[in-house]
Amino acid sequence: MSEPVLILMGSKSDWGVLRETGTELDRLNIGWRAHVASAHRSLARTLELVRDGERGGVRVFICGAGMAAHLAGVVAAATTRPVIGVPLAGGVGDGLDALLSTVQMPGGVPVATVAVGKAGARNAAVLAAEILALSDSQLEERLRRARTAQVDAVAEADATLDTGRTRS
Ligand code: RP5
Repeated sequence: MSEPVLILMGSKSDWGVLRETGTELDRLNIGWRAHVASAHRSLARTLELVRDGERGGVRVFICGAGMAAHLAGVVAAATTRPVIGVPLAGGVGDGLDALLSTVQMPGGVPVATVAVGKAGARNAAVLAAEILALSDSQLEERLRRARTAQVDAVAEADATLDTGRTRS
């Protein structure tokens, strides 16, 4: 079986943000591949990647695009496997345009849309991991550990916060 997560992006210029997705998937020890596949500039290639991905065992698609961001919706139209959309900044609405394009799918063809930009790119990886963890208890445990590490990091940040005042 190939990697369970396929990351698609509308342009090579999106990789600076989508790299966060790959980094988070690596942290969680989940296999992934990434390709540039524009819904507008290379529709046939996009559909081919979805079809080949399904055949190869991709279980979750993560699609990042900016401006008139149709990539996630087009991929969702071509598969019944979960599609996560990452809206990217850069258009006239600085991400709000891509957010609306990605999230406003008609009933029956869902795209699980995460936040605009890097936080969304990271959360797309975590959400994909949560989906995969439904049938992988070891991954579920890794996710639990990652959450605990966040709790510890907040406590550590609080403990080392220097406000210039004495704290009780
Ligand atoms: C979208 O248009 C891409 O996802 C990218 O965010 C934006 C600009 O693309 P380039 O003109 O930089 O290739 O389709």
